Amino acid sequence: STGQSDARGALIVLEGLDRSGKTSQSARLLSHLNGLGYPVESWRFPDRDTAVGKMISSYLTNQSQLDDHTIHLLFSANRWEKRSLMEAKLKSGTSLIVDRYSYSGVAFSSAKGLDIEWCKAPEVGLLAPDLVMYLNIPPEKAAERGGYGGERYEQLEFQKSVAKYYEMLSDPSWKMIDACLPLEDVEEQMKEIVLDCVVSCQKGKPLTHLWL
Ligand code: FDM
Repeated sequence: STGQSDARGALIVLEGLDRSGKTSQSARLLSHLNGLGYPVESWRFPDRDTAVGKMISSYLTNQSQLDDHTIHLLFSANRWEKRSLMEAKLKSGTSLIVDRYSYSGVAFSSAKGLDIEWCKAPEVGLLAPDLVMYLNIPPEKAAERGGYGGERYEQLEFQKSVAKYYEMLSDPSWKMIDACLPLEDVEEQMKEIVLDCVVSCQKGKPLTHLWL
């Protein structure tokens, strides 16, 4: 194969605790890749614009109460409802920079006490990221960054527990980024890693599925 017909966009996921800098870095990576002429979109989960996303948003802002299993499945359903569009975008050559994905789903629900394998099950069959970048920051430091916004999970003790589950989920392919560094340094590191990934997907690296 020349590889040309298998060229596709890259599925790039940013993970990390609340206030680790994922959202600012997503924006910077988006404009970087755009500037280089690569088709790219920035996505995030939860996607609060869908019907399921509205239920999630109401839960996160404490306007509704849901059983832990129920909200877990809604977060997963929110990824499933975007799955076919995600695949179409990637196959058409558009790269996606995704702020949170299944790893947030499993880490946050496991931190509440749900069984980790039970949490992973509904994620099986979703597209596997080509790259996971973990913005690593001690929970105490993240909490100092201008404080939390007051959503349901933005509490230090809970974030500490989430960090432990992220560690359990991580594998050697994850790129660990020191999120305590200045924004610009973090950005430089991430740009290089992302570009490598975009290039390898352009060369036709096959798409795979969770759970890896
Ligand atoms: N969150 C996010 C989950 O608990 N499960 C999930 O599957 C996802 C994607 O939702 F506290 C949590 C993580 C965070 C909250 O995320 C909202 P943003 O990034 O602050 O919107």
